[in-house]
Amino acid sequence: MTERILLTGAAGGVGTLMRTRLARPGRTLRLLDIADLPPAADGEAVELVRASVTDLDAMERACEGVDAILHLGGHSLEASWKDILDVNINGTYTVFEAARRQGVQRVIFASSNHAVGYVPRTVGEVGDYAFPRPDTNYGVGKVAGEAIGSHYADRYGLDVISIRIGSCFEKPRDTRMLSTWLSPDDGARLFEACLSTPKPGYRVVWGVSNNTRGWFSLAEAKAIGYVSQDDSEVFAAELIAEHGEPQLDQDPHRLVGGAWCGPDMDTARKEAGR
Ligand code: 15L
Repeated sequence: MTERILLTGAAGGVGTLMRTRLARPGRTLRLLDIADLPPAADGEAVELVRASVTDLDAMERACEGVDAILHLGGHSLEASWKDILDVNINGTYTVFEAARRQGVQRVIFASSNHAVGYVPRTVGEVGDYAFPRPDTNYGVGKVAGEAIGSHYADRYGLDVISIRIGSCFEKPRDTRMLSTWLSPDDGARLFEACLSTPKPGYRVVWGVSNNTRGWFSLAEAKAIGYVSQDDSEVFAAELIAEHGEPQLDQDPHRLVGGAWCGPDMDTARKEAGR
């Protein structure tokens, strides 16, 4: 039987990195986005859907015949409160509600390190279930998404895993990412673990590689079968030569969210002008 997985936000950064990496014999990826998606390559088992995660009817149709959802959709950077509320919070509610109505048993939610951005680095390793301390509207949206997932797991019995993703890019882009990097290949390994672990209930896991300079617990990710094979340390010399050695007791390295905790990300003051 064909396994069908719905990827929301499939045209975005992480969605694009996962499209080829999550392809498997006997699996169809249903790729959903409001933006253009590259057409199917020869022999690629994908279905393309143009829809918004905020449209419940469209999401219900997109969930038909689906075994699991990887919910990556929404704004991937800081945005106005209105946009976060509409797309990231209401959109995530809509994805879960469509899943419930269509009997999709498993939803993997792409949360973020910015759900706990104000956690100080000086406390040592950041635990899997570190209490929410969001650093932005975007971070608040991720906390809300985790709460919606927890609610749907407890009340409706869905299997839900929230992944607090660090920085998922081909390569770490600065010295902070030496700690927060999730290599795309490890990202795919983690998503596979989330898809295949039996009956997880509700879990929160860190989405990072096994970085030498890592800050985050990998206990819960390992418990569901994730085995990281990558380490950002191979990029350390090059990045430190360019940016200097990171000082962990100083901004922007002092807090998990890095520069997202700084004044440039103060959206409320920017919008109000005071
Ligand atoms: C995120 O959640 C963002 O989506 C991504 O663009 C990066 O900025 C990442 O966090 C990060 O903290 O590096």
